[in-house]
Amino acid sequence: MDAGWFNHCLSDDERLEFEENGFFIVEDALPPEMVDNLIAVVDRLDALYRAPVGTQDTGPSPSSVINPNRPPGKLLAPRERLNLSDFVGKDEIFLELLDWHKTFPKVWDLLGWNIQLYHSHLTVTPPSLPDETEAPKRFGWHQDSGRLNLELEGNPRPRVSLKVGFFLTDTRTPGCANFYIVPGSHLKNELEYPADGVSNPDGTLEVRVPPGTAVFFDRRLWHAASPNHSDITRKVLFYGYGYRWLRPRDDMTVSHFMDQCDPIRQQLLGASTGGYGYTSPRDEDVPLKTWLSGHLGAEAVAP
Ligand SMILES: O=C(O)CCC(=O)C(=O)O
Repeated sequence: MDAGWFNHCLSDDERLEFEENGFFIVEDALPPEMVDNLIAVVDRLDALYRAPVGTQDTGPSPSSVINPNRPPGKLLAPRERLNLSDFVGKDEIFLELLDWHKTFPKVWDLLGWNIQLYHSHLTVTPPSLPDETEAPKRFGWHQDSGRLNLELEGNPRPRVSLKVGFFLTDTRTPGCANFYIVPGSHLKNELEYPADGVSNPDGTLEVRVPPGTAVFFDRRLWHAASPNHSDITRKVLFYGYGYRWLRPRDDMTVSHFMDQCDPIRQQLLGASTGGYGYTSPRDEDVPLKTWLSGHLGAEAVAP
């Protein structure tokens, strides 16, 4: 719990940008030494899942490899993309970003106090080898949260969650596995694609940001990963925050860290007095609410 949080609340411009475009960018969210420390841990984890260079370099990387469901013991090829979900419990350093002073206040300002981490995923995208024989293909455009986009009524459907992407490496140049978005598309249930079957939708934006940047985006914003044609391996940590009644997308393998966390971090990691505590929380279920009331006054905190 950090009184410095109040120096980094959501600005009016950020709120407007989020409402209208579905995203905003916070540069210098992480200092360089924190970025270095995070990269060291990401590299250590990546090495656990990846075969050493030269052993099975099979050429261009597939567009996306989600490896939590991969058979145990099957390593990624040196140029394959690692997309590791539920990473937050894999090292203490990742807990720091959960309530990071330059980002977390903006999360509660957007979603309110009844929130938790519902998903975390770490991506490492190594440079791919050029392959002239490969047919052009459209990126994997999607909104987050799977069947929620089919089963929840409304147009647009409700926001429900957002992600903060912490960019650890430089993605200021084009073609280095940049995060792609369609600004404003969070208000559309469907995305229109060009008739050629391979081009990306009109109005796409290749997000270009320096290391240490946090990119906030609404889960409804249509977005996609892209290939890495640069010589820099791209590394990003995604933290998904949602309402506490939303079922986590991950196994949330974090119980080993609970005792060392303060009550707000425990809330964010999914602690609750029981099932009702997620849908009709009492004060003991939501220490973030109590903390905000204590600092802002109960009348300033939404019921
Ligand atoms: O890695 C990327 O650039 C895209 C991430 C993504 O698709 C997601 O967070 O759902």
